[in-house]
Amino acid sequence: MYTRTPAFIQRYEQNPVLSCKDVPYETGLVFNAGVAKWDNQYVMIFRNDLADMQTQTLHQGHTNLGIAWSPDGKQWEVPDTPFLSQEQAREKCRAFHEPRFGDQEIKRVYDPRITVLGDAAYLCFAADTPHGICGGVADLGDFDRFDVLSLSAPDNRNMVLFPEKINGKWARLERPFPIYGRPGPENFDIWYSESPDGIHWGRNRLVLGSEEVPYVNNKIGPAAPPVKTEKGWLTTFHGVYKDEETPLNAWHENWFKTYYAGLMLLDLERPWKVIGMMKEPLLVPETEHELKGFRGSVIFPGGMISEPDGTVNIYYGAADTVECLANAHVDDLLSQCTPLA
Ligand code: BMA
Repeated sequence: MYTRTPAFIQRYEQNPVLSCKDVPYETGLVFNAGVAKWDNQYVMIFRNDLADMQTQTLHQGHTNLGIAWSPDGKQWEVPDTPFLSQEQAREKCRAFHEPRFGDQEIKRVYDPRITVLGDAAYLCFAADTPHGICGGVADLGDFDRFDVLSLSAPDNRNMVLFPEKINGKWARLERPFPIYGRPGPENFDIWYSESPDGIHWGRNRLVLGSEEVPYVNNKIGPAAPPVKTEKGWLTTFHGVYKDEETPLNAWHENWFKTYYAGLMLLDLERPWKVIGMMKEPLLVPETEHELKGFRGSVIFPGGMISEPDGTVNIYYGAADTVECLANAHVDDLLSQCTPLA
């Protein structure tokens, strides 16, 4: 178990960067946001859940996606209404999917990740259904629509789009959840897939197995969309360590999982090849915001922005309760990524 975040990464001193205090409509848990630069501003789309602290459960009918805008990536303003209400998200998915069980099928849309590709913005998201969890991609236009382009078969989620086409194809990282053939019930891995049009996805390749990450004994999954550097695609992922002996500080009584942020470097032309990986966690839950909340000891990155001065800002959900920010220099991040054994 790791207890220390390395010294080359600094947390924003005013964390959390966004919490329910900043949201002018019904809100509770504000976390797992996607972040991008758009039109000389920063834009964030975040998950907004309501939770019942007495029964330690989420209100099932209240997951919406909020939007926030910022001039500097630190001070955020949240408009008066959500970007996408739960009902709008369900309708948009239904319109695309024509699900067999109609309006009962899509339950909610969550964990948004923004990628700007060409001159449009896209959102990857997870959608819960009674027949499994699907991963989706939607066209956001100029942040004025949510047009679903694809919804996977279950179970898949944690999708992120690359910000450029790779060899002429759309590219994404994703995390299917295989229940057969892996050592444990939750040993999930990171995969790559490609598409000619953003609609039809295939040619899947395994990128990283959870057993290749030394601090993980459970699952891994893509986190923020990759950032291009001269050396390769730099990308975060989440990695989970499960200690069934030690309940962690959450509203749930039986919460045993620690979520770390991990870091890896993928080949520029063949991004399904891992060039290097940091062998220790990039971010370890340490602060009050990260250790205590709806699910304590959780760091779940969803946004990574590379600035012209070499600073890389990493946005992450903390304890499934608030949104936090940390930064490091791109050279320090790159030097941590050493070849897999
Ligand atoms: C994952 C997802 C995320 C969540 C994380 C930690 O399985 O449900 O939305 O942040 O667990 O609870």
